[in-house]
Amino acid sequence: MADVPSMRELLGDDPPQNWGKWGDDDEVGALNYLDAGQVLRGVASVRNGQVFTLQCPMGHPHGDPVFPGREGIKREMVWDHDVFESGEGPSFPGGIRATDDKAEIFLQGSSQYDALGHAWYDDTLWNGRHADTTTGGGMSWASILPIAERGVAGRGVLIDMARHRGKEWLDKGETFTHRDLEEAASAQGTSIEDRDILLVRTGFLKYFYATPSEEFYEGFIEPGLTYSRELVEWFQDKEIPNLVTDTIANEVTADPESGVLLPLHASLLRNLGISLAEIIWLDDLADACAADGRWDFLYTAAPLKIHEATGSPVNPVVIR
Ligand code: UVW
Repeated sequence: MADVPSMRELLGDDPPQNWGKWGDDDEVGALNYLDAGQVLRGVASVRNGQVFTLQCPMGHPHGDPVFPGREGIKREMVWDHDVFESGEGPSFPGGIRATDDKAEIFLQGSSQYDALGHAWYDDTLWNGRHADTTTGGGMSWASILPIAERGVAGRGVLIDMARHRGKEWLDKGETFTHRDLEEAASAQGTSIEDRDILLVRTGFLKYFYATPSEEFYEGFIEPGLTYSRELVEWFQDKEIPNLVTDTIANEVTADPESGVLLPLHASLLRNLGISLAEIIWLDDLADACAADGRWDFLYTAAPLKIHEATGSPVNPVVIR
């Protein structure tokens, strides 16, 4: 740890930044790129009406894929047949009965969107607000609510890095860059256009469900995009509004050269205002895209409207 530089040392004093670009009060960042024209561009990529829902099930018998320290959903029944039979349930006029249940969840413990204020360094988060806006029981700045109220819709493009590298899933800690994404896109016969919602498949969620938990979490390090200033500038220049991946944290967990944890959360989310969608199931969509060689589609998503929350479960819908 002693040799690991600070985030500021890694990213520099003058990193690419979009603060103020959409006004000082903006809490949705690069989603502002998704204007009506971009939504129509997404609609124009719909061809055969196939629909895909991209959420991983919550409460899967195998366990839920979560960042170490979090837990999957804990759900319990409140009303069931036995509750009524034992006389403990309510008695409704006419005799109707119903099930009811409740859950304890990490809001980032399943397929989810991060709030723009979710990750920061140097006591400052998205758009230059102080990190003390996260204290006092909730996020008074850049919570998930503004993103939930706005919604996400536009042209999505899927880059299947695992398929491109001829693997079922990428290895732990395997990295790739924006140049690799472009190369894979061109091998797929598609291109990553300005303002595309960028979906990247590593196969790592497939690995999660195929592997005992102890093995998956041993030496926890996910595959993913790896930090460079050039990569961050590429995201900024292409005006990418949203990065969507089938990994728990959207990037290789630790920068392989410096050891810094999650530098793209700092660079893309905090500095550029790019929305991050994580733990998103891309395998069925990828199979359909590979079958007809068409990798673009209409992507839509809306996290839940949870007041002052740091993130929210989501079930994105793709129509292609
Ligand atoms: C952390 O906050 C550690 O990760 P994520 O953004 O994946 O929720």
